[in-house]
Amino acid sequence: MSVQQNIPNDLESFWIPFTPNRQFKRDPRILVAAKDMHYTSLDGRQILDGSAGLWCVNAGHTRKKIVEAIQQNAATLDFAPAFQFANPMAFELATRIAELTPDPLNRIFFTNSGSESVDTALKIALAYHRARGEGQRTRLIGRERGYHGVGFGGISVGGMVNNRNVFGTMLSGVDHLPHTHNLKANAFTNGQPETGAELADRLEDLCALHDPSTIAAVIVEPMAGSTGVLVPPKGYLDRLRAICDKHGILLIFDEVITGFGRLGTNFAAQRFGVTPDLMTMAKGLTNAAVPMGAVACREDIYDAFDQGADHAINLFHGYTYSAHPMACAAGIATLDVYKEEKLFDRVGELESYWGEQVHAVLDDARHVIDVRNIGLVAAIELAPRDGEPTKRGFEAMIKAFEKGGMVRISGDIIALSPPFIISKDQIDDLFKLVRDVLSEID
Ligand code: PXG
Repeated sequence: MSVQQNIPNDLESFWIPFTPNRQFKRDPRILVAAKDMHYTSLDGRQILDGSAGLWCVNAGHTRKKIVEAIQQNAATLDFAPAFQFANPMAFELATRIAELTPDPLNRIFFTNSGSESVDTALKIALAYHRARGEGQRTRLIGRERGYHGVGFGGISVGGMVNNRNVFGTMLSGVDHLPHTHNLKANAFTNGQPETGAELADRLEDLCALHDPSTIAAVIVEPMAGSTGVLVPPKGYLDRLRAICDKHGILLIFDEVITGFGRLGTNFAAQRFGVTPDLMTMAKGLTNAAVPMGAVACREDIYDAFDQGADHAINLFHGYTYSAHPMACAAGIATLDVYKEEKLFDRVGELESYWGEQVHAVLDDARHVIDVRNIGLVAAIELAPRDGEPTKRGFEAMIKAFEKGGMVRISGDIIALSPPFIISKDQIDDLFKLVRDVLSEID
């Protein structure tokens, strides 16, 4: 299909998510094709993908093996119910995921997105306590500057102010830990900050405040992505784990971004050596070729739901498209590509170059007040423009696109998280592009 045939004739009907629609429709940024490290824009330019789409195309775009798996499956089994029936690929994919998750998180529940995974994990946590006679555990603890998708559960435990305050009502019985971002102590850190583990102790304060026996679960991103790459201070996650254990609280890691190799290990849990009780995932699970998410649960959590009569349903939860055949096919092929090309190891190998170069090229760039990084992720935090917070970041994103690069922004923070197949030359190009952008915007 030629680029020409893809030109839309009407931009009005599509209400674009998380986007200033008026501005976009005046000056649209439309992508018509993608291959490996690049998008093709409507005007035929090659755009270097500095964000793996939305942190999800970990193996690079339109990978042959994944495309063929989807094509073949589309003609074989378009849909099979996952309630009371199943397709064989669902079992295969679940087994393959369980090989990657830390033990004992070997029971896999399928969803269609990160948001659904989060709400599923929160519901499993609540139902698990009830199943064990601890139904008083109804409180959920999130963290400031956490992003857990856009379902009511996810925004309730989430800590992104704009995602919450325009809606008013959300779940009650939710509280938040403080975030761990500390520019004063930790600016320009390569890897995990030394300072801040003690912030985990604020969970003890929340336990004291609410009575720990009322708390069902704590949910955190091991590395917060969307709010601008907040790398966990050394020892922080271990302390959260210890406090949760002490009080019988389930610990949920939201690994929607960090899962599938982004930090050089299967999951961030392995990178940081801390095993949660439940883990959410999505994005890289299918290389984003078909929407899919999942929740990995401890085996004994699953067992707690498997106590009824033979005909009794374990969990009253699921989606029409849970374990959709197309997504399962894409997921299996994706995990094959990761394995065959050792792409998670590749992240580990690239990490030191990535980390050194991002600081070498951008620490002293214009407007920059912090550069931080871990795995194949970096954030460049800009000083907000006086009286116009977020505008400088927005202009940086637009300018980067004009110059042939895709970057993500969170307010005045530029986030970089390319596909794992990026070359060192392309890393150089990406950082230089950002430096040039910053020299050109006010
Ligand atoms: N949890 C985490 C940690 C996420 O990062 C979700 C849940 C929700 O996933 P879905 O599939 O429902 O969108 C996410 C999503 C960005 C950006 O640029 C990040 C996400 C989505 C869109 C943009 O930072 N993360």
